[in-house]
Amino acid sequence: MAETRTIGSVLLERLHGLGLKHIFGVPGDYVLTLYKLIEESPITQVGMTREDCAGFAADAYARIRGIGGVCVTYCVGGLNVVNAIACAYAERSPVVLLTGSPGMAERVRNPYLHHMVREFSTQKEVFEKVTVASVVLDDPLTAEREIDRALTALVRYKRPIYIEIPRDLVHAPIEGPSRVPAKAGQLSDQAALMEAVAEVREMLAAVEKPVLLVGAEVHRFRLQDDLSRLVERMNIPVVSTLLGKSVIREDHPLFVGVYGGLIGRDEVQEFVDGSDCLLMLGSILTDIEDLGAQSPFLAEGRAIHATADAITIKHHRYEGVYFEDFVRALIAAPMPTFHARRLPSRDPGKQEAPAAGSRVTLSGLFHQLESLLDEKMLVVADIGEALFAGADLRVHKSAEFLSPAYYTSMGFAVPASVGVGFADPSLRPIVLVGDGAFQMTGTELSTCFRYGQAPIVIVLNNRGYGTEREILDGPFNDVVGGGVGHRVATHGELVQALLAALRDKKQMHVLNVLLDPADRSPAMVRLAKRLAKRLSPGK
Ligand SMILES: Cc1ncc(C[n+]2csc(CCOP(=O)(O)OP(=O)(O)O)c2C)c(N)n1
Ligand SMILES: [Mg+2]
Repeated sequence: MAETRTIGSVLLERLHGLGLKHIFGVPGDYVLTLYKLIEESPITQVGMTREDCAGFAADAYARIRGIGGVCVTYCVGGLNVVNAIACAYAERSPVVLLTGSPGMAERVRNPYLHHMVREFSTQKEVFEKVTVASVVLDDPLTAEREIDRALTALVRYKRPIYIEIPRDLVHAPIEGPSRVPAKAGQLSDQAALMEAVAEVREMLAAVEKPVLLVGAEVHRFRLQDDLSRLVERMNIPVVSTLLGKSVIREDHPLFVGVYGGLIGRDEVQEFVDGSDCLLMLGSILTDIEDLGAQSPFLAEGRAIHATADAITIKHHRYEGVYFEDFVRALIAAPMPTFHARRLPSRDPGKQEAPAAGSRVTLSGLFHQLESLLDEKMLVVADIGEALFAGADLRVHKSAEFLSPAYYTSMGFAVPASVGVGFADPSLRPIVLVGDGAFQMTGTELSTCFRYGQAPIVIVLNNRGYGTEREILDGPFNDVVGGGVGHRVATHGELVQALLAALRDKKQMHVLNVLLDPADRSPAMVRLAKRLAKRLSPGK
C-alpha cells in the first residue's frame, strides 16, 4: 500500500523538491510533531540559540541556495523571528517560515493557551505584513493547494512566505492524487516584453557611454552568469549597488566599483555621472545609492530601471513584463557593442605593510584581508564599519559578499555564517562584525562549534557604536567590557564561585554551571509528562 500522504509529509516533500536540505530553528511544543517529521525526512534540522538567528541563517542559506527554511514554535518563537523575516522581505530572500500552532481540537470555546498573544490568528496577521504569502494549513482538503500557492509566490517574488500548521493536523491525511505543482515559467505579456526589449536596444544604439548598474535581484534570480556574458558582448562598464556587491565578479575587467551616492568612492561616482545612459538591473534604489528622482538620469529620461517590482524605461512603465523574463530577453537579444573606455583605477596602489609593532588599524586589517581572500571564501559583513569598510574590499572570483546592506539590521553576520556553512560547506565564511553587533548575536558561535563549522570571525572592537558616534555621539554609544567568569563543574567550585561573587560588589560575575543533561527538577518531569500526553493522547 502506498504511504499515506499527510499535510506534513506533502509540505516537506515540496520543500525538499525545491532544494531545501536544511531547516534552522528552535523547537517548542506546538511544533514538536513537525520537528519529528523533519527528523524522519531527508531535510536536516539545525538547532540555533535564538529564533532571530535561525531567521538570519535561513536568509543567508536562501541567498546561496535559492530557498531557505526556518521552523519555530507558536508566537514566542514566531514573533522572535519577525525582524529576520522582515529583512528577508526587504532584501528579497526566499525564506520559508514554518510554524506550529494550537491544535484545532484545543481551540474549542476559545481557552487561553500558553504562548497565545490575543487571537489564534495574531501571529499570522503579523506575518502578513512581511511575507508574500501566508497560509494556515487547517483543512486537509485545501492544504496541498495552499502549500503550492505559497511556494509559487516565494519562487516568483523571491520573498519570504509563512506556513502554519495546527499541531493536530501535521499527520492529517490528504486525500486524492498528488497535485502537480505549477511551474513558474514565462509569465510576461510577450508583445509588451518584445516592445520593451526593442526600446532598450534603440536607446542604447543612440548612446556612446552607457553604464550598467547591477543589484541584488540579479543574484536572487540566478542571472549573474548570463548577465556577465551580456556585459562582455556589449563591452559595457559595470557598477554595483552595495546590496548587489559581488553579483558581478569584482575582478572582472569591466567592473568599476560599488556605486552609492552616500558611501561610494568618488571616482566611481564621477564615472557614472559622466555616462550618457544608465541601465539599472535588479537594483533596489535606496537612500544609500542616493539616486532619487532628482538624479539627471531619471529626470532626463536617460535610464532603464528594471526590478522585480516594475520595468521602467525613460518616463514610462511596462505592465505585464516580469523582471526575470525581461533580463533573459535582453541577454538573448542583439545589442550594440561599445568602444572600450578608460575605467577609473581600482588598484589603490602599493601599500606598505604596517610595522608589526604598530597599532592595528581598519585600513591595515582590510588590506591584509584583501591579500588573503580567495574564491573559496565568502565575506559576511554585519552593519557598521564591517559593511562600510567592507564595501571597498575587493572580493575575488566567486567569493561573495553577503550583508543586509539595505535593511541594515545589526546581528546578522554571525548567525548568517551558520547558514553559509550549511548552504555550501566548501566556502569558508569570513565574518566581519562590530563589537555592538557581536554582542547581539555572538552567542550563535556555540552553534558553529556544535556543528563543527569553522568560520573566521573578526570582531571590529572600537568599544561602541562607531557608526552612531559619527552621526551623533553620547554615552548611549558606549559598549564596555568587564566582569568575571567562573566555570563551575563541582559543588565545591559552586560554593567558591558564589562566595567570590558575593564578596566582590564592584563587578558582575557569571557562573557557567555545568549540569548533567539528565538532571531534571521534579516540576519539569511532571510538566513534560503531562504535555507529552497531550501531544499523543492515545498513549
Ligand atoms: C538591530 C539594530 N539595532 C540598531 C541599529 C542602529 N545602529 C546602526 S549602526 C549601529 C552601531 C553598530 O555598532 P557596531 O556593531 O559596534 O559597529 P561600528 O559602527 O562600531 O562599526 C547601531 C546601533 C541597527 N542598525 N540595527
Ligand atoms: Mg563598534
